[in-house]
Amino acid sequence: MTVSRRSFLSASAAGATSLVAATAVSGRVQAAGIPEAATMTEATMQPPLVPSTGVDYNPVVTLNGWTAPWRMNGEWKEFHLVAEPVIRELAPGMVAHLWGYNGQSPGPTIEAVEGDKVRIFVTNRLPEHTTVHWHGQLVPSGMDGVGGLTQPHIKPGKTFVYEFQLRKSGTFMYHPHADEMVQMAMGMMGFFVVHPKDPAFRRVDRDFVFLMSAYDIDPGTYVPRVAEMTDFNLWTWNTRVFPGIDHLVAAKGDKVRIRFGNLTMTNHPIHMHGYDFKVSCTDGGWVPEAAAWPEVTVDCAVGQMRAFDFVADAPGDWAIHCHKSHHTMNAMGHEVSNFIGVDKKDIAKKIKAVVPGYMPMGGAGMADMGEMEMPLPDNTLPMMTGFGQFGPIEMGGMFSVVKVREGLASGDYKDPGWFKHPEGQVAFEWKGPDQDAAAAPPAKPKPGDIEMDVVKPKAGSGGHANH
Ligand SMILES: [Cu+2]
Repeated sequence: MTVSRRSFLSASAAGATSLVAATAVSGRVQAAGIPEAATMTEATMQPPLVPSTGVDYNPVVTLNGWTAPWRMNGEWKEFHLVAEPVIRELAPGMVAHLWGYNGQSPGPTIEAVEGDKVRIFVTNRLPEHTTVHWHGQLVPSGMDGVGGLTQPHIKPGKTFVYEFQLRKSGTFMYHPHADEMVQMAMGMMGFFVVHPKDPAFRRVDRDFVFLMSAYDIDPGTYVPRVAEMTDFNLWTWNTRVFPGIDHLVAAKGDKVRIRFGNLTMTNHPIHMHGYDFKVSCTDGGWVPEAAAWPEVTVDCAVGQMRAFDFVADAPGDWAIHCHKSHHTMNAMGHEVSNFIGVDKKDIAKKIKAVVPGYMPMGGAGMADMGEMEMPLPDNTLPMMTGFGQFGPIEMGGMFSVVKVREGLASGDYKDPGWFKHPEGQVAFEWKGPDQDAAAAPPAKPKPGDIEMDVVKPKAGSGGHANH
């Protein structure tokens, strides 16, 4: 059942051009007919993988990610996942040394169609054993991927094969079911979308997917602390944090679906501005249209998946974020004391005597942090960051922007820039009954009062070994 490289590539359609050259596994396994495992070196959003054969569907767009290419082998749709150490950029300025699949964390999104027979090769290039569980899929028990329970573990260097038929369409994910705490804290996960057999069923024009994961990475280090239970400091969508998370771009009038799953250790109430929407799908299946109620925030518990749909009829730049405000902050926001209302003038004078350049902050809140360029340790991110057209956005972590514009071509996901607000539709400063008589310019904000110890860790500290 050997399939040539050429037929594999031709079956993998449009998106294949954006893939970095596929890396071959060893010659021996190739001769045995394993499809090549494509790999991705960048954390940029790749164009959706439009199906070239079979049932037509509108492919999903993986924020800061990509879709796994496949090949047809008889009636089987074949994929190849490689579990391996990866380096993932969380946002410009910070990378993490993680474990993932095919060069990235999360791994590539798997897309297929209800009724498809899928054969998924999983090669283990990790230093320890692993398995893959197909979360939400209805599979034979022995294909369920629970190490020790339903199969022997996949030892380092080995390749296992999973074969099952996709019995229903919907929103699923994959992740290890072996040394789970470590392997998921290291970033091993991926999205799995099964499109309906009927191309018209619940069809949308734009379909975005992301998985939520959390990491505990000390400033100046690269490897997450895997024994952490609750106290994570980086809250990510597809292992990216604001301002590194792709914007969700839609044309006015598009039917839009946003799907997400939660593999962190706590729930995330996902809130979108500008619209109300309906939950259309969970990892258990489609919500009948008559049973869906309107929301503007949908909570996603640990191990759950949710998809919501809306018609993008209101142009604008609309925030979408987790509503736990400490989940829209980055690592440096962790364990900062609250000094609101504290007058630190005297103590600041004393500290300045020993630490020249010491800057008391936080006495009037922490907004100053958003616009300040503080010196940071190596490899971390400011707690509040990112700039919009009106100033600092003061966010981090699980935050992005839904950008709805008129006249975008279908399939155009390029960042259209900031929204050009119609005349008279932006909140403005009240300057008295006579708007022309401008009030005195506002006093220049002075630094507030946050106590921030910015200390470069000594080389070798932190105790985490790099790969
Ligand atoms: Cu959250």
